[in-house]
Amino acid sequence: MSTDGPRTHRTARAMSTHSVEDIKHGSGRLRGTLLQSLADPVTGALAEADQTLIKYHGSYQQDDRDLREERRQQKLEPAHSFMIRTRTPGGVVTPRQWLQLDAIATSYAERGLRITTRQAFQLHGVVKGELKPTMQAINAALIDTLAACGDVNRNVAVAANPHASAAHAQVFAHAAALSEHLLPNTRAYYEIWLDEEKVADSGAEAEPIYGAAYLPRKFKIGFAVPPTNDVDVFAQDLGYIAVLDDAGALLGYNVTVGGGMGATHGDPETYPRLGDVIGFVAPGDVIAIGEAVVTTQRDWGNRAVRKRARLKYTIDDRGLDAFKAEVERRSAVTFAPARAFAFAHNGDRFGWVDGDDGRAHLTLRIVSGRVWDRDGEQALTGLRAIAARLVDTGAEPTPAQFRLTPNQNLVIANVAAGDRADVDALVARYRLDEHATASPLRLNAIACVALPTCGLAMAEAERYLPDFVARFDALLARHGLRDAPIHLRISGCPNGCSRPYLGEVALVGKAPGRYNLMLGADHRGQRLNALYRENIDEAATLAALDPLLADYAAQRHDAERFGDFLVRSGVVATGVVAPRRTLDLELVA
Ligand code: SRM
Ligand code: SF4
Repeated sequence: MSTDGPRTHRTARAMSTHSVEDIKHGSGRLRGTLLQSLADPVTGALAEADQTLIKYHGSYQQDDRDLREERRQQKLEPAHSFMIRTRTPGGVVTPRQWLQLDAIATSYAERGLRITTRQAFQLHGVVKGELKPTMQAINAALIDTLAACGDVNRNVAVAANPHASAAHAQVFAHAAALSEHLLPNTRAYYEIWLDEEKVADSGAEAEPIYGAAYLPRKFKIGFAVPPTNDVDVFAQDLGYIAVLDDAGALLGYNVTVGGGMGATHGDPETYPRLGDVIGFVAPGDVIAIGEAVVTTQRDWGNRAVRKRARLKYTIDDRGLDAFKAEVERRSAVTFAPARAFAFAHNGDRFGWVDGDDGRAHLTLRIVSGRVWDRDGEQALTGLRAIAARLVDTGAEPTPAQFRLTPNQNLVIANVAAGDRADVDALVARYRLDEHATASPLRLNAIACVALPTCGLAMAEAERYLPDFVARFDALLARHGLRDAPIHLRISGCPNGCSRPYLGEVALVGKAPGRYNLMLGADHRGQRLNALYRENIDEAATLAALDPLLADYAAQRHDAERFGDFLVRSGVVATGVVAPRRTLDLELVA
């Protein structure tokens, strides 16, 4: 494996903050010289500024880091290719769309389909010459990639595994409408990828929400439906927590602002932060509030220091009360006191769950969200067979859906009673039934992509997860804890794409084979963990966990979770719990 430093080739990232702001400003509404870059046959890369701009179109230029050193020695340019990310609010696609994405991944990408922690699909390894046909094929499947990356609102995350189907459908509709509302207006995407004719004013479209320089930084929204906090709503810049009445009807939402995970090692100016609950709004106010939060961040966010540009820092710099007042002013909505809510967990519920509408949902475990046929696994083939079985066959559209979860798993949703047996048979045939056999640790573990595609990875994550889980599981078994449902999260660097600071146990990459061991978050996504050991290897990690597990086995209370035990017993002090503060609002029952 290459140990080449993570940032050496990332010229776009190395550019100053002003450069990124200048590039956005001067891009002609995200066009830049992308067309020329794509047409340049001399290199597999894009011009520097276009590497920034293509993100807003849902793609990143990357290179295979496993090959970087070898190619450098051969005096070849890095093995450039592109990652493409979809905009799929709530991660919902039809069986037909699943089949189309599968075909696209098989034709153009190298590493199957990758389910992300924000319910998108990623395709890795698309070469420059095939970017356009790949984009066209994705759009032909009625899926787009616009604003999946970049300093704009990203894919909106929505609770994937509903306990109340009717309310979930409403919540999903609000999330999809907000996603649509916050799309950039530029036609650049359609001109560059879909050959839309250039109109006379091309390059100066009105962007009433974003303006010419878009947002200071990426922006993320999540909708949670208690008791499940699978979206980790307190990690979102803007969160909506659905409030249901006793009959399961949607009353409105508690709104959270200022969550975020990203940090830089050794830089106290950057930190993970849980969102604050700022009040309750009616369903009809979702869009007005969303737009007001986004435009306030657009105008108040720090455009001078990019690493301090996320909403969480804006709120800490300007004050929560001032921020809330500005959102109320811009939206003309007054927040009501937040309503009581209770999250039970932030994981997925595996296996079949009956909806309240007579249909059933089957959650399958997809390790690190990677769907491919490899090393004897047939996940891609198996899910293709299930999609083919559930796809529309005639005049009646199928209600069946494939829903990606924010824990990188997959729900085969809305399955009619008559289809269940066939789905079960295919699950068994293609060994997609890991949820029935795997340990709770393995079922709940999340890892970000990291090497070899992520340009920022300092250590392995996705590729390391199976090995680390096996060793951690063996340790648990030695302490009689095989069934302990511990939430493990691994990230290859402190950016926190697997939301590691909300893991009961987390490894955050520092260098090849070395991680910070973080401990003590809860299993509801309401408490951040804390640094326990810095920059240690696997042996030291397991050695650090060993006595803690022994104590946990001997001293835990009934049903006490590992993260809670570590805090109660004083092993880690993690003061930060959500909702950390609700201004002066009372939570009303
Ligand atoms: Fe992320 C950057 C992958 C969710 C925080 N993230 C990246 C890049 C694009 C690396 C880069 O900039 O060159 C990674 C591409 C790797 C690859 O090869 O595919 C990457 N992030 C991912 C995904 C695929 C991880 C996964 O394993 O599923 C997730 C895609 C989500 C999506 O569909 O949109 C992903 N990233 C997250 C999350 C979790 C979330 O959003 O719920 C976070 C933490 C929450 C947050 O944003 O605060 C996250 N990613 C970051 C950051 C740090 C941002 C910050 O505030 O400092 C970066 C680096 C950056 O933006 O400069 C980053
Ligand atoms: Fe890459 Fe993982 Fe770091 Fe995200 S957390 S930037 S995917 S190594």
